[in-house]
Amino acid sequence: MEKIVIVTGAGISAESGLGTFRDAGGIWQRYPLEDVATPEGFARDPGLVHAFYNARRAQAAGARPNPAHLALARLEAEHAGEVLIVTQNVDGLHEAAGSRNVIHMHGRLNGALCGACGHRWPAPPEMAPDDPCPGCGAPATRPDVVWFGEMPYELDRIEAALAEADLFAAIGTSGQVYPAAAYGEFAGRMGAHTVELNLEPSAASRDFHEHRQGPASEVVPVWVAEVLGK
Ligand code: BV8
Repeated sequence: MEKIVIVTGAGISAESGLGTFRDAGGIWQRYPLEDVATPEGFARDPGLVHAFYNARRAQAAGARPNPAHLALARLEAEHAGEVLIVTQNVDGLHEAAGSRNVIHMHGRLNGALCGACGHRWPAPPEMAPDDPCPGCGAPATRPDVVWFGEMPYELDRIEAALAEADLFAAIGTSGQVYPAAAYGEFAGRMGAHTVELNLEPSAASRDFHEHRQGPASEVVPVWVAEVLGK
């Protein structure tokens, strides 16, 4: 039965009120990426980085899944074959919509990590640089997110799924961050039919067989209904 792999980016959560990164007024225009999404930035000013993620954690806590997240959960529930969501997003909106087979390749706002011992635990609403790790007690806690220059999570599992995919979709991602930006080209080369669903063309558009242009809350439910043959 058809194996479906879907990569999602900030654009799928835009209509839930969560900011994107590179659109006009995006997050990286307000906070220099180097200061808040790199290990060097965290070492320089952990307080600033925790404040950045505390603000996004609070915003995400108030956000609700939109019809695009709900449509992907419907796809997983009703499609006979496997549906895997690989999200670059750190919000929990796919899970809130009911999706279960989700990989957070860039980590999660609701996860906390100890930089000293590697212990992981559910993040409290607010984190601070001198919070002691519940595991080893060191004041080395950080959000469990993947910064630039760090290794994204579960790459082997993702690449194995891409190699076997019959259908690959990229939803709401600008195709500028690697290795996720190369997944469309890779899946297509391995034989998948590839579809890009986005408000506008992305940096990776040329890698896709098919394009659906429009807001995710509109184009994703239509696409899911077609895939389900309904
Ligand atoms: C790594 C942290 C080594 C959590 C993030 C040159 C070549 C290859 C690689 C590199 C290179 N130079 C540097 C690198 C490495 C670097 C990289 O890719 N840099 C880029 C800038 C060039 N990558 C890394 O460092 C990664 N690690 O490479 O390790 C390695 C390499 C290969 C294999 C193994 C190991 C780690 C990257 C992770 C960084 N962490 N976030 C957080 O704070 O969120 S990345 C950050 O950008 C977010 O996580 C976000 O998910 C991600 C991607 O952005 P998008 O999701 O695409 O969002 P964006 O705003 O860009 O676009 C929004 C899109 O939505 C747009 O297209 C817009 O049109 C669309 N949209 C808007 N509204 C809607 C919509 N679509 C539909 N409906 C709407 N309503």
